[in-house]
Amino acid sequence: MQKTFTILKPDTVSAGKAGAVLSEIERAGFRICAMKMLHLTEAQAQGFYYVHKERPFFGNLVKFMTESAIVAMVLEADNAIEKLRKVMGATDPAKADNGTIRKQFGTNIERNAIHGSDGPETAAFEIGYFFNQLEIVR
Ligand code: FUP
Repeated sequence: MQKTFTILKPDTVSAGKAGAVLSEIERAGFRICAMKMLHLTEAQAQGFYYVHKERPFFGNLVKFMTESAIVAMVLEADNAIEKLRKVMGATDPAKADNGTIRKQFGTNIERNAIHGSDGPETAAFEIGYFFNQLEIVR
């Protein structure tokens, strides 16, 4: 079993689609190990996305991620990291496969409904950024 980290982004939560996206995640076979809702500050969003700090879209990404509440979760499954990336679909919803979360719920490459860790090291960093050991249910 492997753990990964996901965020239901502000576009998903504000549209009242958190439940619908969560349903897709559960239907795909993930176990929810931890979950919290929060409204990120600018500093918290910058810290989470620090790997992208030199990218031209960084400012807009931080603005979007702080505009309203998010839901952060730790998920578990066999091959969870790769599996979630498949269920999410491509970064740009227009290029995402039919049936993926980003195809169904995303608007554009920036407002793309969901975040998922892209590798074991990022998953470890991202889980630790949002949750302590006591908050992760075994
Ligand atoms: P992903 O791992 O699929 O979320 O994509 P990236 O790590 O490449 O990008 C992280 C986030 O930056 C994306 F979810 C949305 C945003 N982004 C843009 O706004 N514009 C871009 O051109 C690329 C990414």
